[in-house]
Amino acid sequence: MSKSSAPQPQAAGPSRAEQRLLCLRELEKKVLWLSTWTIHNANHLRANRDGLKVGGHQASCASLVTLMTALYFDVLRPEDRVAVKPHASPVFHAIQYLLGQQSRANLERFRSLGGAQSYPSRTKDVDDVDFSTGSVGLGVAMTTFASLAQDYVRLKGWAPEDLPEGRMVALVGDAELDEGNVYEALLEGWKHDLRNVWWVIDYNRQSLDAVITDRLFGRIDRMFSNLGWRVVTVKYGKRLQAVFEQPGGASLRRWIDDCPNSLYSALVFQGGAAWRRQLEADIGDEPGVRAILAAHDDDALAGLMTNLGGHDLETVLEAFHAVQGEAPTCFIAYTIKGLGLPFAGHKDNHAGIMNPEQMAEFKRRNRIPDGAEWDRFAGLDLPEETLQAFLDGVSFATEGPRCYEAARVPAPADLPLPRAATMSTQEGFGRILAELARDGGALAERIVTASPDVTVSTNLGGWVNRRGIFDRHPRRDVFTEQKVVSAQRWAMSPEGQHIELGIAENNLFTLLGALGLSHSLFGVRLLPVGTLYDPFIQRGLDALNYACYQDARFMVVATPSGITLAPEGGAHQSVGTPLIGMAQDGLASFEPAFVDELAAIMAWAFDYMQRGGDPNAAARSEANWLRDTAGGSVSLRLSTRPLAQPQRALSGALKEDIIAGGYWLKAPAPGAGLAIVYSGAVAPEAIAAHREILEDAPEAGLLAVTSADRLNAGWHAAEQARRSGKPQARAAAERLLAPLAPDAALVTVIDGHPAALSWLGAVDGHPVQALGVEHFGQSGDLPDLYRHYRIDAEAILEACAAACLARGRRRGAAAGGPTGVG
Ligand SMILES: Cc1ncc(C[n+]2csc(CCOP(=O)(O)OP(=O)(O)O)c2C)c(N)n1
Ligand SMILES: [Mg+2]
Repeated sequence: MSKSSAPQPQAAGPSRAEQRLLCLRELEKKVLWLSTWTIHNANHLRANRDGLKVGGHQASCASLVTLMTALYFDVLRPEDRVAVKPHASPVFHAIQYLLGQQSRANLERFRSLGGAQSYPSRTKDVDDVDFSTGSVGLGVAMTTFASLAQDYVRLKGWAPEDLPEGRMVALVGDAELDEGNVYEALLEGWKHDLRNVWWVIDYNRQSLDAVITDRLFGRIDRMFSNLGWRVVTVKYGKRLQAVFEQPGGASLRRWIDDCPNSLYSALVFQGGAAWRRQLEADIGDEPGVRAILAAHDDDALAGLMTNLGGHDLETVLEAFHAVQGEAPTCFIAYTIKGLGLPFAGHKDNHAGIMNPEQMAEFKRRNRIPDGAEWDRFAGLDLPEETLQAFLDGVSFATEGPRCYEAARVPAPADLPLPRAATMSTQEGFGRILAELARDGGALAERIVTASPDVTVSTNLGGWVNRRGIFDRHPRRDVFTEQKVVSAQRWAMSPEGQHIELGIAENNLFTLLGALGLSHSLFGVRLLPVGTLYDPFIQRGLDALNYACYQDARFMVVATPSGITLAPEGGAHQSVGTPLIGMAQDGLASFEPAFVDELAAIMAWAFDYMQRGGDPNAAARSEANWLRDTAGGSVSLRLSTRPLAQPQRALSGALKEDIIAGGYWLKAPAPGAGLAIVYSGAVAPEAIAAHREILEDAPEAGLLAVTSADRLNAGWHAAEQARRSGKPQARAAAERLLAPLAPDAALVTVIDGHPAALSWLGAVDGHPVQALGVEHFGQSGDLPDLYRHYRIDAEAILEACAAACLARGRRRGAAAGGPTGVG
């Protein structure tokens, strides 16, 4: 072959890696454009019918654009799960739109009914949200407990074979680190030898109100390393790094490192000329600095000084890809809130939205033609085919939505019923679980219990003795080995089925949320049961709400409750929890008095917790507030008060009534003028008062309310159904009250806020005397406390007498007779 005919060397095109970077840079621009435009469209271009600001957070979005572009289009794998910083929701939706998993119509309806949600939502969004976020800090902690849940199902060998282990990733606003629940989760994660978690901190040094204090961050960094986390700081972009190598670069670097957060933010906002003035004044005399400044015009200088690590794709990609292994990793990524937008760095930019003029300029800079605002590729420098081919190959999205289904665990119709003449519901609960633990079977296998340091005192001990404590590493029970006598045998191993937590109720509920989504996240059905003291529901309430909002499925057992825990004292008494049980969406709440009721409720609950299966079913079934097809979670308010147990066998119909929320313990005679209505541990007082009242009012009934929540929800559902054209709809509460005279009096009593039962008067217009607890805080024994708070038998009798007198007066008035008493 002659030399002249040899192939000429080709001009080298971009390497594969360079080509990827080029595509990512284009997509980064598009993600910023689309997220900004989505918010603009919602605020400026949609008809506004109510005069309310629609809102959205353009600056918070801009802060995360580079990091999320890198993660979603390059770093994440389908098995990874992400909690996105709540106010970066439009960035997430824009990315899913580019990946073909979100519709333009939904983006156009951002923040309107049925459109893309203001904060990513598992249940309300359609584009494969892994973890809902909104209440800051909770999504962050969720990743910790999701990782624990993943370990749990994988170590048991239950994970589907084709589903690799994933990383649980939180995109964290730096101000989220002010939330205490984040630290509760960090500590708990350390105890459980946390793995496969990434927290990517969007370190823009701004919160909602302000610029963050400078002294904070060295601390946070050290705290992560103290708890065994790998910390990766992503501070400077490539351009800054290159300048640092030049003469004067070291001075510039030192200046940046020493610069207070507020000044940096202010200079970002002011731009190139301000940077120049400040740098000249502060370090202009240091060798090399003036040359650096001279080499950059104002725009270039502003670009250089905002070239922080979290906005530099190459730097970010290198940082993510350099991380190997499963150690929990925190990336501190320096960013600028609002970068690329006119209010970048301004301390008041949190809720700032660009005005139409600013948007027009931004659009011009992005080279978006009119009418092409929603176009996936308009204004970009690479051909559409190249970008589409890149998107088609994005590994995170290759398998489409990643929401799994898991087979239901058959729940037996009946659970073992512990027998004893006298028992508390708390003891009954412990014995039912202990029996299940002993008998084995599919249900027992999939139950996983958890408690924040109240395992023994909520009667989970029997279950734990038989089923063991979960730990990634087998650990011996030294006390047992040393033959120290103890009722608790606490060996730990991957086979264990109880997760012991430190005292942090937030963690309990976040863990229940994660375990309760295992079917959807990891393809494995679990039946989580968590116990805590009833008053401390309030400590973890936001996390409970968060778990329900995500449609996680679990059973929470709150015990002991009310003032009935008596000598334990005021700080442990709960008053408002029955109302929480009624008001919490996604949670069916029960307060049984007797253990046979409890067993029926638990059997139903293990089935109810598994109903549905479609993540959007809950949303669609909102027309039926009882959610009986969609299912949900369950809470049980129990007590340590031993009660004489009724000797009876529950019929199927009675079990149904117990689940619907109530039944007549003593049926009223037709047309009766009085009924005593009770819930939970005050049953003996109601029974005693009822027995006594029969002498004067032999027709009076005694109504047991096992679930004020479901009775109430059923009533509302029936009202709703009738309004929407189903006149035959009838609620359990209506059926129960039907035998009473139209003007019959109800005396309600509960160890909790009286409003939990007093609404029953509104069902059929019956007047109510409502007894309950509105003040709290006394230690004492039951007779003293029930008297003090007036929920004893005597108080019930007094209320019955008052009710009957009032009824007599009303009747007298109606007949035109005297209205006085006697
Ligand atoms: C529990 C809770 N409290 C308050 C808020 C209101 N809020 C929304 S964002 C925010 C500050 C967020 O700052 P940061 O996490 O740093 O995100 P950035 O906007 O800087 O990106 C606050 C206080 C909230 N969403 N949740
Ligand atoms: Mg911030």
